Amino acid sequence: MSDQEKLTLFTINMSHYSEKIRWLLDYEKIEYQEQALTPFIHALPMFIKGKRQRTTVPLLQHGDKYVQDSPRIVDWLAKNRGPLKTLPADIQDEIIEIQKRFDIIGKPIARYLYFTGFAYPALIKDIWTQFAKPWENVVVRTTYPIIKHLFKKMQRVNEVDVAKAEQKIDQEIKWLEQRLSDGREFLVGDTLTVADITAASLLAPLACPSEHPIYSTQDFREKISGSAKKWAASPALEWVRTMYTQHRGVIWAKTPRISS
Ligand SMILES: N[C@@H](CCC(=O)N[C@@H](CS)C(=O)NCC(=O)O)C(=O)O
Repeated sequence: MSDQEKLTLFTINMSHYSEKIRWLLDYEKIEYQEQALTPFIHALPMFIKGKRQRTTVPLLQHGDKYVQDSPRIVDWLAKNRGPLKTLPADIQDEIIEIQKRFDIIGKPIARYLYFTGFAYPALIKDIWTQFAKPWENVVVRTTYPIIKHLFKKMQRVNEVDVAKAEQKIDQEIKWLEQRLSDGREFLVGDTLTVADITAASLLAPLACPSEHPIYSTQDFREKISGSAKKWAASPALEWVRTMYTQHRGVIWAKTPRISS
């Protein structure tokens, strides 16, 4: 494979938007190397590579080019590694509509979970530094109070915005339940599509599927996702867990690379 064809996916371990693209690549059997970044240390390289005034992951590298933002990555993969079985042309518009809907609740979900999660600094630090190089580990742990302060400001982790996030999440969980109420397995059509992958991956931190190496841990379930218990037994989150059991496969079959 030429360097131009090789794909690298830049991620953060806890990121559900990263998981969306990781799942898509795994399911489509598109070869890639994952590169795991440490939160906050990720910001500058993502800002420079993405060239979109944003610092977010996931970001996909092909050759010396970069695509940032998960829906843009889906578009790029469809055009350059397609046709994708998860994006059949005849139902594409509906799939993209549902992708948009669940992309929107990713941030409210992160806001909602960090609000309670920040009460457990040791756990957050351990998760954030899972793939850290020694110097990154020191930086994140020693500057944690500053990082947390900045993060809370930037991601609007405060009582008012978290209350709004809770309403928004509840609304989307109800929408999903309504959609599934006719007993359908998939959100659109008869096979797994980008709509299912987006909805399931973005709701995964609330559903805590056993297949996910971070969201399935007892600490994550109790301390970070604990505040989401009221939705835990909902048919929507049950559906997320079923999607993971039946269609996710092994996460991190190939260990992510660490160097930047
Ligand atoms: N619209 C973006 C959202 C991505 C996003 O918010 N990613 C989070 C991780 S889940 C992130 O990178 N946060 C750190 C930052 O904003 O610098 C996408 O779909 O890729």
